[in-house]
Amino acid sequence: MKRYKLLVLTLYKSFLLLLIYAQTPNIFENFDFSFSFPFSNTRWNLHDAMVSSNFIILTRDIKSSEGAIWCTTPVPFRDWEIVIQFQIYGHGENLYGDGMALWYVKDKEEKGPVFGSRDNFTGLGIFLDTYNNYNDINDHQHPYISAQVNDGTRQYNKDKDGTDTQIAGFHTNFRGADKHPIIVISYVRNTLEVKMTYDHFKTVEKCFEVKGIHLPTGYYFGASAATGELSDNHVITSFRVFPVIVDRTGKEAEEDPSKISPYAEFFSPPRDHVSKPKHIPMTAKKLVLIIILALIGLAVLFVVGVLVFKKQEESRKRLY
Ligand SMILES: [Ca+2]
Repeated sequence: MKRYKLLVLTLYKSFLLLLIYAQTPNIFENFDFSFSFPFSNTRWNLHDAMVSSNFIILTRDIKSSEGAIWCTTPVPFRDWEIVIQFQIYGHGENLYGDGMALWYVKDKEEKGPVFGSRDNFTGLGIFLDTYNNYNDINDHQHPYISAQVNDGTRQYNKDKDGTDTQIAGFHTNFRGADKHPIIVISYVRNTLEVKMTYDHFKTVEKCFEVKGIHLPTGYYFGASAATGELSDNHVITSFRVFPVIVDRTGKEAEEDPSKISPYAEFFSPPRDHVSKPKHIPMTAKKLVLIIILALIGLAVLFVVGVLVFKKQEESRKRLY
């Protein structure tokens, strides 16, 4: 009996180990898509950005500045994890901006109003927003990380910090001269997960996880930043890319990943900001009802008026 119990226990432990192993994705760095010091990867193009001794400078701490860095090779793998070390800092104590964006998009190397890159983008944008454009209306604090999945039809609303199109958002204080945050963005089995560490992975802060995200292969990794009336230094120390090997079977395996149109099954519900009180226009039905009631009221007044007038006339006649 004792032997039997031991056998069952051993089999159970083996099964658990097998289960854990099966769920652990195989992950390794692909240096063709990564860059770090001494920045010798020629697959990445700089646009108004500069190479410093230790990092890529997207913008300096000066007004109306922008810069970007784009990988020129499309990503052939379906599941991936990217690990980016960056720094955002400047002279401003209370006022600074605007922030940085990390991209996995179809249209690379195009300038625009979304942290220095084009609006109506196609793919995924992760925004590291340092300036609260929505002022007191936002129900979250800044700095703020948010994500948007776009098929090219949606605009990023800068005045609302993108909260009306975000799939998720999270406040964490990644700005500061003494901070060297590392952001980990993983896209595995249609799930997007964003994490942040400030101490080289001794502790990891989970920002958000969103399931039901559909992104194709063949898009480009990139990063951009912009300053406006307010400014900051936006720099990237390293951008490391890890393809993730995932076993797929059946319909999932037969699907052509390059043909997927980017979309998110769920958007951030409900928006994590308090909307301004809306002026609700009167419906046509309500308006007709009010007019009918007003006419009835006038008719009643008219009838009462006529009756009173007649009574007064009769009492006058009796007097004569
Ligand atoms: Ca903003």
